[in-house]
Amino acid sequence: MNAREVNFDGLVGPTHNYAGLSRGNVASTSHRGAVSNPRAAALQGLAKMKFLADLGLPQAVLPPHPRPAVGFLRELGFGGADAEVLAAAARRAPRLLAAAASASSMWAANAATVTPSGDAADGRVHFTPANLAAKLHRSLEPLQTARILRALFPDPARFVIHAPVPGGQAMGDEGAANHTRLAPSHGAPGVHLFVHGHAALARATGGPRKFPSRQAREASEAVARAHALDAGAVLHARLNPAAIDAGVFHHDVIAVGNGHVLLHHEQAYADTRAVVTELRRRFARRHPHAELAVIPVPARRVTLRDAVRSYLFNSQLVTTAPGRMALIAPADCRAVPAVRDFARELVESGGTPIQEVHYLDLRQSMRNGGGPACLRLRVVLTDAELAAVPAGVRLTGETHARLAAWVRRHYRDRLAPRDLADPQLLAESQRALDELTRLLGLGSIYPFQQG
Ligand code: SUG
Repeated sequence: MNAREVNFDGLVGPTHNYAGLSRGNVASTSHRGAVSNPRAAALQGLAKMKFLADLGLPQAVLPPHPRPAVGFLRELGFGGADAEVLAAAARRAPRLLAAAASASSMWAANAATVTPSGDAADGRVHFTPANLAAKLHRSLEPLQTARILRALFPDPARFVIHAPVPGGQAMGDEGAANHTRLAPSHGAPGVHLFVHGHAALARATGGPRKFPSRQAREASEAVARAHALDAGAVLHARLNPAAIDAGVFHHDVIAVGNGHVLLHHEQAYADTRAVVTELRRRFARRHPHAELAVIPVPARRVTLRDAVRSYLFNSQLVTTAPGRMALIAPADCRAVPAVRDFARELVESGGTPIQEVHYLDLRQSMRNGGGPACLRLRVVLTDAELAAVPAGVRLTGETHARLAAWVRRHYRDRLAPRDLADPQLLAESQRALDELTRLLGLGSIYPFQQG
């Protein structure tokens, strides 16, 4: 199959703020109450998209979700006009207002799990929106995510959008952040590594003590089944509970894979050696003539703590030419000497396909625990499938310029927690998103556009 990986990046929404909503995500809780800059956040995200597009990689955007989610607050008993709902929630339940206002849909790696048509028995591209049941503010995303996916991937002969995994928090599913596909090239049959933190139906033993696990093994299994993947090409691995306790709330905080390469921390999994052995076995069965390049990062070089504060493993690993890959890392990696040195040596050694490291400033998103890889959803598409996606969401030099101008026109450069109740913020956000759907050529994708 001739296919390419397209990165769909979540466009940062106008309410980007620091509410400390994600226990277990160290950056989120430690920046609670800080003043954010939504305009800078959105421009940093767009600059990353442009950087990847300039490397010659297909790049597209996912529009943000409408926030504050007034409908959610109404469901919780706040009534009256929108301004009254916001004011009452701010007074009586400010944490619910914060959850309703989060711009968390920007972290598109949590939007859905995606598998390419070449891997599915029915020859279609499969999407399962993540239920994100582990965090209240994120549990508001799946419905809107499904609406957006249906608008972007409309042809049912080519694309299937499944329902999110049911079952609530016990069956938590966080999407592509806990799924890594490995293959000799993007178009070749893949081996799928699904990573979970707990089992919904087993008695919890030896789990994390400090922080919650977000992904259930049974949820990953449900996604693999729904996507019609060959069971022999699927491996389920358990995240190391000690890593979760160190702030590794998703697999993509402690490992990154691309093509035939897996870069992982030595302490990523509950039993790292067994995971690597099994992965090699499944890969070799599928591709007897190709080699899986596993690059372990020893704890004596990079501690779990340094991995979490630098977000090294949340780099994007991209193929820039046959056999050549680049690591798109957060600039924060340069501030941690052990990580900076490791990345330099990795490239200089020449022993792996990773031949370049680029550091990008994503500070606004990083303060909420979102690095380069969190901000994008990878979708492997054939040329015909890509042609079925509305052209307006593709990032070109021209769309980048138009989107950057749109951000400058609509976004604030300062947002403090008390601003979330400002009815003007809601009005501004709706105006911005309404204009965005026209800019991207998408028609109505938001409930507020329906009435
Ligand atoms: O779910 N942060 C997100 C970060 C998601 C990162 N994604 C991946 N690793 N793929 C989360 O914890 C913080 C919002 C706040 O605190 O205001 C937040 O939701």
